[in-house]
Amino acid sequence: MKNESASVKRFHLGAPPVPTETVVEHIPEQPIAEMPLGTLTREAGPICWRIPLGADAVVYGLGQRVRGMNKRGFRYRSFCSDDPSHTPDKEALYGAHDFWVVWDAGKWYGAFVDTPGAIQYDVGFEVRDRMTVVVTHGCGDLYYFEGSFEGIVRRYRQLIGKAYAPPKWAFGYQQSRWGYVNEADIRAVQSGFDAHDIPLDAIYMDIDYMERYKDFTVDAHRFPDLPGLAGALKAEGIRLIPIIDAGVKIEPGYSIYEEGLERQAFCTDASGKPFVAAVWPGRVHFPDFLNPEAAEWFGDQYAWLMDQGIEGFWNDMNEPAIFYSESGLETALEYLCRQRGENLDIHGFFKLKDTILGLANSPEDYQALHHRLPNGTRISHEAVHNLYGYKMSRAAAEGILRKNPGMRPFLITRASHAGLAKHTGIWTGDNQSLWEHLLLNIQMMPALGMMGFLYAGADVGGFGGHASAELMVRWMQFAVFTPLFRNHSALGTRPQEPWAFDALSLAQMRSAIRLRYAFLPYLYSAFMQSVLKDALLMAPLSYAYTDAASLRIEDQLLFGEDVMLAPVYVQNARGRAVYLPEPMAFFPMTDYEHLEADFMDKARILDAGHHYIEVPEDTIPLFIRPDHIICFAPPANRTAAMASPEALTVFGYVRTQATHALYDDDGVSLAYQDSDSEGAHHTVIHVALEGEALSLSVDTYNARLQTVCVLNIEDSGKITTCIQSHPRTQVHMV
Ligand code: MIG
Repeated sequence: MKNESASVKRFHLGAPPVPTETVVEHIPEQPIAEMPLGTLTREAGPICWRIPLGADAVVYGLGQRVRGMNKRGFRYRSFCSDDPSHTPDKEALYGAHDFWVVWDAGKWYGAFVDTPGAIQYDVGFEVRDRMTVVVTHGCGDLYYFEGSFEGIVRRYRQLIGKAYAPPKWAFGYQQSRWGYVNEADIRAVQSGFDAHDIPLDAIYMDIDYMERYKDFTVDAHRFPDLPGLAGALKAEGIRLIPIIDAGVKIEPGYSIYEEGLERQAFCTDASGKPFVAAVWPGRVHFPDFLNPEAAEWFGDQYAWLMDQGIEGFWNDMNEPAIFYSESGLETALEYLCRQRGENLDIHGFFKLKDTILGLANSPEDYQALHHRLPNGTRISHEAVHNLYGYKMSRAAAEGILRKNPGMRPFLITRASHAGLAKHTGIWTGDNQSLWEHLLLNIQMMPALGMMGFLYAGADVGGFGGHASAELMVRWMQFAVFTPLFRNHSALGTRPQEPWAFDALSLAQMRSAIRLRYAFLPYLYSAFMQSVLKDALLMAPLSYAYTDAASLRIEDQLLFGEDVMLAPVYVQNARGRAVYLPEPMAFFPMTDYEHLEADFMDKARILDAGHHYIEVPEDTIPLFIRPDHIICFAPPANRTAAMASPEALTVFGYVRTQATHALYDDDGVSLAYQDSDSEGAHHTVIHVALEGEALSLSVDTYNARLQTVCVLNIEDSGKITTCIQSHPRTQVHMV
């Protein structure tokens, strides 16, 4: 893609109570009066930015949100929220994601608000032709960008630092369920994958592994020998990934609790006493992650599990989610008691109901919760709410790094803020087994990548609710392309392991997962290059095409530089409409073993414009852009078994020539971060078509090209060519 640059301007809104530590580059400040777009005004505390939206303006970004890729037509709130019901009326989910890019009147501009507190957005909802952004606490910085879509994203991402990259094994398939409660359950998952010959790289442990939900403890009855289990799985190439929750159980004698008290590492109430809230374990204190000493102390605790063979973690409930606070519960119970014997009319009854329902995540509790800054002053949590999950997960990532220097930590988190994107990945929280949430997953991925959360994914199959076999299959077919590919589901829902349905869907899910592994060399390369080039891995079509239709397409994505995706997300559909901004090769893939046959027999060139494509239930539709090539390797049941692909099969749509630089590295170290990274390699594949002659050259460090299939548009029919090739050879074909 083009390498256009973008301009950036910084407007300082006011000093935040604590630095967000989001931006890694100093941009000189401009006076607020010089904001080139809309009007920026301070209204008492909040800052309000009113931006005109042209009739055809399209607004992308804002990260983890409900609704479509174009955010126009609704309002949103940045206030990290534990909300397990991702219905379209929800203004806030778990992330505080405040970067967006707008196409208006033939130009792109972008904006990023770096602030620790809430932001309210109205994107043409009250008034169709206006966007308003209200920065509640009126502090932080506002950045304004101009340039191309790609250039603006790159500039923003440069500003916040290189996106997090996990170790390579994290691109394998991962199995999770809230309900694997003991060693036998974990072993059963492993043998299920073995028995059904399905690739797997990680199994998750949810809250039940802990002793009474206490962080950094292991229930000795359920997991009598965690090091033994972790070691046995590791020997098979499978990682165990335990959950860590934000709240620390109040339990005399529990070392984390005792130490936290002693170090004054917990958040307090206004008077300075440790704040008592309740989550899973009942009463807890919240570690004060905004205090660097407390953060470091908590981050160091991860080593205890790492010493037992654990290599990765997921941080949960770190918005922070509060079931109730001690004081909130007390007030509520008092009120409830006073209602005994009352004649409750509609108002009385609703108030009674809301008294209970309003206990969780209440504004009063967030107001009452306090942090202690290094200089000793105490500040209310409310004004810095959006930093909490971020600082928890950064503390964890740094702790893991201290324990394992130079190695990439594996960490995903639920709550997040732009500042976290350089430290960890995210999963998108408690979605449901709904077709609508498969579409939401598709539409959310580009917005997460824009924020810098490239390593991201949804609970495949849906967390809440019961998944059908067809939903599982279609969701997996999409998740083949999401960097985090994790099947996770909630306690009490229908099991979601690939074999939990029927023989046909099992075969289809196995094919999808095996295709994911076959695609790994390409996917890993595309992911790492997106990190290194501050680019998007998954993007709206308008990232590359700005024709009117591309700007409006809501259910197709560009993947890397070579591929377009058009997933099926409708129940019972066996095809779908697809829009092509330019001619592309339609490649209906079913299974790695049939890939060549699928390509030779079924792939075809589609002209630019609107089409209807058949997509049977066993098929993943993929589009190759003109003069681009992609490649696959024989899948293995672990990513580690694929570390140096012996053979690659290349598919392409080549009109004149195509060049692809396939990136690879050691997959575990941070060496990729050095610009001339020793550990990194490129395999450069070049295919050229002159008349009927196809030439291929490969500059490779360890891959052997096996087969090349090329589609040619000139004849509109197919020219399919197979080439056997060896390293550093050039082959001409007639
Ligand atoms: O309130 O640990 O998003 O993935 O399985 C539920 C139990 C708490 C929420 C997480 C989900 C996890 C669940 N947790």
